[in-house]
Amino acid sequence: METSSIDSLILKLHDVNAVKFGEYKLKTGMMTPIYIDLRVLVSHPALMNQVSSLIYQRVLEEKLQFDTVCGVPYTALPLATIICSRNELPMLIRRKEAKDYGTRRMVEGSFREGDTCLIIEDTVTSGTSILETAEVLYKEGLKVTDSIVLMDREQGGVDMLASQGIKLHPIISMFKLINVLLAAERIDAQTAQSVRKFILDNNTFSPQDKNGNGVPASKKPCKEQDTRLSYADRAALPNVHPLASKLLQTMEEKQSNLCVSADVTSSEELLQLADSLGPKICMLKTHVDILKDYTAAFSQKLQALSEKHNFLIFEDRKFADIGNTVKHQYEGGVYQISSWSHIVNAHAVPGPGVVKGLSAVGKPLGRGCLLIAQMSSQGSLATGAYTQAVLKMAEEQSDFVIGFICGSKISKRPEFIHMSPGVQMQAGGDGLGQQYNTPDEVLCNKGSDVIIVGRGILEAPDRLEAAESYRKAGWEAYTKRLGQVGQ
Ligand code: 5BU
Repeated sequence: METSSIDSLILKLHDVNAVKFGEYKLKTGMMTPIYIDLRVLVSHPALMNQVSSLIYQRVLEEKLQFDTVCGVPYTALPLATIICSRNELPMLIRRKEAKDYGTRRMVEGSFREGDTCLIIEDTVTSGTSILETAEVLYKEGLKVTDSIVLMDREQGGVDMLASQGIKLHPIISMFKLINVLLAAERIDAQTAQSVRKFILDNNTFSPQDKNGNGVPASKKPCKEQDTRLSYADRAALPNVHPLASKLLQTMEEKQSNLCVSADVTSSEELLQLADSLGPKICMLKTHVDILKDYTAAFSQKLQALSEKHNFLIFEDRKFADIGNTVKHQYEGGVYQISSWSHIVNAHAVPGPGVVKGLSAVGKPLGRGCLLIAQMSSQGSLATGAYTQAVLKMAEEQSDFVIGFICGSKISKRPEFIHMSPGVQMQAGGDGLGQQYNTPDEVLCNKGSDVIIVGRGILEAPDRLEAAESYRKAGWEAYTKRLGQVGQ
């Protein structure tokens, strides 16, 4: 789903007062700084159509299988009607009260026992209204596996419904809504922050286990609370390196802190990966020397894809020689890395000369370098005093060093970007020394900025789907970290 169409919808919803900021009382008596009222949609036919199209697009994207559709009464009822009418899908109507004459049916329309019904809803907070509708459908012998909601207040609905066997597919999340309205200057930073805090403080789904076992990662609080600025704020800092600024802006725009490590051995496959995963990532990491068929034409095609999808290229070359040698290795040889890779990395072992040598080539081209301050592999020697010395080296050459490869945030300077390899959905290892942490652990608890994922995506049955899961997990961990600041 295109971000721009979601962004424009959010602005229109704000225009028609479907999203309001202030002090509002919810049904439960709780006060909220944001109120969402999509009942007004019926007065705006173009918006009704736009919302209906987005919902149907999501049905197609998720390849949802169902026999019939039901909108939760009342707001989602006309939306379901438009979707079903336009796409010739059978629909059911759930009654709020059983009529006291005739058939006493709670569900109108024809269906067979065992049919699957897709539920459509306008807003979800705790998920109870979807569950209520599902329960009425269950009584009639229908099955419910999926539900699409336009607006997810991110207060526990997804988890509550998942615990009941219903997968909720939200189109607009509360954090997305806030980010778009903030970027468009419809709300100020303080309002955005108070809404984020409210959402995180008021999760309606309380999992059973007090120790947090079984609690979805997205709901566990972050340990690290020292990262006060958003990527967008950091992109605008006066001393930020232009390349770091571009990366941070891209991350904010694409809502992605995912760098895919494209560790494949064929140029064709790498280009295909870059083209298909491009929209999901802020950066693509290469090991150009593992390609069996590198050509200069390949690097040109890769550059074109980086422009097409707006991601940066990072050649994970790990330079580690004296300045004079790395200069040649960076600029020349078969690969001519400096001509196509926006970012490279270097070990600090040789001392500051390695950065000086790289900088002599890369700085005039507007390139940047990451210093390897820590490694993800077991038994790495890059720890303690070494890591601290790397930090110092970076500070001394911050006109070319834009950040670090590290497992956790090591510098308090918000201009530096922290990028972490060794990330998979499950913590563990690969038997050859690699150690994995989860996106939530790396971004939320360890305070890093970018997750680097290779085999977690490359070895998945559907690489695009896996990349989207990592993008989403990474973005949720980051927004959680932001929202928690100041508690
Ligand atoms: P993986 O498949 O997600 O384990 O791939 C990780 C990638 O990151 C791989 O290309 C490594 O060469 C790279 N890497 C790393 O794993 N750990 C490090 O400390 C550094 C790079 Br530096």
